[in-house]
Amino acid sequence: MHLESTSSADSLTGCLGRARDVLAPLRLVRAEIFMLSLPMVRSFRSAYGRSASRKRLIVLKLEDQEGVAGWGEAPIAERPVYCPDTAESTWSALADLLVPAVLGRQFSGPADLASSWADVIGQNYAKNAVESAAWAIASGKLDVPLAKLLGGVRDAVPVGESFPICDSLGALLTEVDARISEGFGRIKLKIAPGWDVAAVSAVRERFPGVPLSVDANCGYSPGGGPWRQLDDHGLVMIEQPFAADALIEMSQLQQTLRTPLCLDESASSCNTTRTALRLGAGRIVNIKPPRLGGLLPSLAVHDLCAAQQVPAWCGGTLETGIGRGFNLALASLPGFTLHADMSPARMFYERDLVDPTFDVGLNGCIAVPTRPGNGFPVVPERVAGYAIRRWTSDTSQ
Ligand code: OSB
Ligand code: MG
Repeated sequence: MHLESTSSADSLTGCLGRARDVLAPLRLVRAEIFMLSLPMVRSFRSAYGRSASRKRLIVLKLEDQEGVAGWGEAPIAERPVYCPDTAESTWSALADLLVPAVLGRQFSGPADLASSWADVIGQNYAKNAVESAAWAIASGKLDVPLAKLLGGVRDAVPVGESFPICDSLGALLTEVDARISEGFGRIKLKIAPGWDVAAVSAVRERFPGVPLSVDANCGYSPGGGPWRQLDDHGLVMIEQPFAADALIEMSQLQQTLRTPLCLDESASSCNTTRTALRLGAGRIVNIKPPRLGGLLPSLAVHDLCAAQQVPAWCGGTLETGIGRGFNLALASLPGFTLHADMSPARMFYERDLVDPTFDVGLNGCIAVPTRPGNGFPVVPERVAGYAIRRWTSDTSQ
């Protein structure tokens, strides 16, 4: 069920090199960091547990000396379960480490800027926020949409929805039904012990033709699990059955299944992804800029997958329209051959931070933003309105 890709070998595997060469001289003169508390319209339940009714999230605004601004987002989770970063660790990495290291310096472009933290390990959500804000500035200054700068080849991205664990099968089916009528083209069910085979069977029975996958978020222990039954349902993939570092166990499981396993938490860097693929721990890769620490590392994984003909897709971490703008630009690249997790912010948040925001069309796609800079216009008053803490370079220097 791979989507058509019509690009040459070079445009498939040379995306990182081309993005590194993007010249957009920039000197950052001002930075603002906001810790937000966003009211959620529903809780999101996965193998990691249930999200709180408000979500903390960090957004960052960088300003170039010519007055061009770019926003970035760190869509951190309440607890360090999906990745090691937390709200406080990301705040500190931004305010104490990464932002002071780039302020006032002259860079030839986003890749040059990102090289200033080449020796820093971890802090991926913070790195992604700074790097993506720099890309928004570069795109704005060059007056070229980000998707184009990154080598995007499609103007719309086919999307699916990630369905949290529900209180009942009836509630799940009602929700799946609603999303399918809105146009979403792939169903991904969050699974955990106690919410797996029955949920998959129910959705399969009611919607037999819809591409269906599951995401276990590391929730099972090697040795048991519902894999054999799930393997009979023709799933597009089984995402991350075991812990991130259980590569040998995932490889052993993959050998017993026809369904491809997909690496999410395990694909924590380009090198680790290469190792996991070599071991046969998965046959599909979920690419997410916050998990990988930026758009450039995401392009590295994109190129790796393209070179090995491994299907890749753009995952999400409940971003607002700020982060989704970058994800959409990334997902327009030729190696992204499976539906993206890209539900509009209305699914989670009372109000998006961008206006106009985006939505899925009845063709099952979301249009790739064509506006240079941040793909969607950020509303500073909304950011300020949700802020519970604020840092600005004006007072820190
Ligand atoms: O595992 O894909 C995941 C959200 C937060 C952290 C991890 C994951 C998710 C999702 C949501 O599944 C997907 C989305 O943002 O639409
Ligand atoms: Mg996942």
